[in-house]
Amino acid sequence: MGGPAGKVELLMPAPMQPIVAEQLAKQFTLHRLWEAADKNAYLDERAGGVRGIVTGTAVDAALIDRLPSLEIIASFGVGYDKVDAVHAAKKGVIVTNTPDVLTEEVADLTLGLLLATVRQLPQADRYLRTGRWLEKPFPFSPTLRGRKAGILGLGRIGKAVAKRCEAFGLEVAYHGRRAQADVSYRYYDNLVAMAEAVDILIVVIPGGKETDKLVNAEVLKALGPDGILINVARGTVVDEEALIAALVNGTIWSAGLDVFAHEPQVPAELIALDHVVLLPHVGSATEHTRNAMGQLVIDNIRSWFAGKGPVTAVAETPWPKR
Ligand code: 8YV
Repeated sequence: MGGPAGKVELLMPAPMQPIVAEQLAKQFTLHRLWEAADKNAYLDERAGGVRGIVTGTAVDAALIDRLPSLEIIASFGVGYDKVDAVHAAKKGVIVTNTPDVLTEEVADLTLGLLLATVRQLPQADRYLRTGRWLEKPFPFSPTLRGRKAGILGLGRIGKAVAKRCEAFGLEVAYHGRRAQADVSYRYYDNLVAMAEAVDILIVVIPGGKETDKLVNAEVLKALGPDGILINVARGTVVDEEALIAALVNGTIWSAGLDVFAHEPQVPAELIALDHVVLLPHVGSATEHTRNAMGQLVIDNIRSWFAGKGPVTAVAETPWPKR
């Protein structure tokens, strides 16, 4: 069963922002999988006609294989670790993400989270609200003064974070796969060595197999007792158990986390630590930026089916094809 004759068919596995579905439904036949009572039967009926997936959730090899006419997967978010882009590439399916439009927003949030963690802003707010200021002043917090920040992953967001760190007077270093010619920050080819040299570690590297648990017990030990870990990338990049142990034992001082290994589940051990700052994955979550990301998903789909290629293809499925 397909859509009206001539209309390209798209599959949306789970709900996304209303504007994405509303805009796409004007031009395409949009199959809203989550609304189906029997998803398997629904997919079986439509599998042959689906030429595009529009998604903010996982797309695995099995789903790609199930759709023989699939041409493009337009993924919402700059990180696309939940989309099997390697398998898509093998099948000649293009994958797109939403880079650039969220860079400044996520970098703003990163610095906000860093400041909140160092200066204990949520704790100070809680202190006032619970009337404790009436008894005595809020205790002094640690400081950002004289600190060094190490950025794990100096990509687009990493660079925007580095620029803001500089503006706050922090010395900046970075670690990634290779040194970058166009930056003056000190490069470390070894993450443990960088963690030794800095006291703030900011994680902005993509998730996925290659970076799984990159920030482990050894890295946290190297960061040291004044150390602060900020993670706005993916929870998978940090060994969460090792982090909890490091926080409980004072191996590092604190952490500001916007992402977790099993979202939206957050370990009770982290929630129990009052000096740690925890956010519900809100890095890009403003109306302005989420709309821009949604628009880029739409633009990728429209451009592809207008025969103009994708706007922002990911590295695994380069465009123009190599
Ligand atoms: C996404 C994100 O909005 O862009 C990313 O990689 O983590 C967020 O900005 C999120 O994946 C949407 O659920």
